[in-house]
Amino acid sequence: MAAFPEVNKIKYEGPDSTNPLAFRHYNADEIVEGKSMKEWLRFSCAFWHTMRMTGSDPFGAATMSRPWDDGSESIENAQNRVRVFFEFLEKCGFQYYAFHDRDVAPEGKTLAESNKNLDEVVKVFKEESERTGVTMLWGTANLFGNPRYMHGAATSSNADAFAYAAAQVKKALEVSLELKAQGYTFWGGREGYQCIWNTDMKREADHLAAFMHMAVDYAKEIGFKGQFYFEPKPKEPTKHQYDYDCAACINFLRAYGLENDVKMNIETNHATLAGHSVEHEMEYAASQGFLGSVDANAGDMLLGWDTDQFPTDLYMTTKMAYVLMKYGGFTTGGLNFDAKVRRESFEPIDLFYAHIGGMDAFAKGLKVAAAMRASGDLQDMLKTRYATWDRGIGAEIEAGKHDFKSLEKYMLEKGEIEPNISGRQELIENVMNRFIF
Ligand code: XUL
Ligand code: CO
Repeated sequence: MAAFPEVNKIKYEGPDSTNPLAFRHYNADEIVEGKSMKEWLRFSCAFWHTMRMTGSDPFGAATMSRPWDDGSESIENAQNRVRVFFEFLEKCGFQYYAFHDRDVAPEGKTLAESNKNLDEVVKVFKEESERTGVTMLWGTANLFGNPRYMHGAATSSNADAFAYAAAQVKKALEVSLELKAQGYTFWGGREGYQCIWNTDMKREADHLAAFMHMAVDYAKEIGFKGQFYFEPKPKEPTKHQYDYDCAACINFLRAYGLENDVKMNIETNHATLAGHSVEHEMEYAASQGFLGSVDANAGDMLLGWDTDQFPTDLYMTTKMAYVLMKYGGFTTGGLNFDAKVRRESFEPIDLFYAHIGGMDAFAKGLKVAAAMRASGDLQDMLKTRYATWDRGIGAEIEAGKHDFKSLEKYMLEKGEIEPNISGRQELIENVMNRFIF
């Protein structure tokens, strides 16, 4: 029986549509700069939020109405949730999904029982994926929920927690292979600290690196070819997380010889918690060759925590799409809505409004970014700003033809630098507005 009988497959109706259950901009097969929208955007839905988020918060109980869910920890209930999930994915037109091991199947009394439970549910994922063609963007393991991980997993002060986490990731990689996932994500969870004085930071970093190497080695051993991602987040739940931001993560990967195996999975609200914009994180990662995937959401300007709201801000999606297009788009990654409806939006239909809005915001952002790129205005301004590097002394420096002595000689002869030109920030902002409205 359908869980959402009142909703048909969401269709593209164009910008003038007022139908709240239609796309106004997301037209999956429409070509934008040589590729279809669905190839650019590669939308993915997060099981943990869409199927498991109850709406409880530190001040109040669950609010979500999910009539298909009997609230039990039975395998049947878990399997049924997967079928409902695929009905939702199909109706929204998702190509991908992502889950943590413990989102989809109940944790058993033993590791062996948990693995068995997971297998029972993965069977249904496999069936549904084959039926619908919707596949896994990336797999991951929940290494933060169970109290055994109170001190972290790979960075725990308790070596057994490391071993348990290794066993969990081993299984999660096998499941990711089985479900043909395009990637595997490490998110720190509790890989950080609350108190620096009870923490051996160097030892914890070494352990995290050893853990990631083991994962990479095991993936090779079983033939899992998906891309590994590291997802930055500066804090929450711990006061300081080692995967702070892209710069910290990329430094870690390079320091420990993981740079050829792991790329970034960048999340908007994590970027802002780190004091960055998401486009900063995307530009930084991409320019260093580490742009992998994106967890799309939005924070609240007035709140200091990870609110995981749906992204609807066209300026933000335009800037993200602009960076994405500049670097040629995703390969294995995609836009995974790591976002949840507010606890007051408790009806099932709100899940549709939320995802439709997010998808449309990115589709429109993609179109605006493509128009900006086609005009060439921003590229021209950038070229003009750096013009001194395209000729004369700048070109010679870039070609490696100079050192401090030759540059001193050059400047002694020349006496003063070329006059600076304006940065034109306000004009650039106006140009962006020209395309947005
Ligand atoms: C938590 C978060 C995670 C990761 C996967 O803030 O973003 O859901 O994306 O573990
Ligand atoms: Co995330």
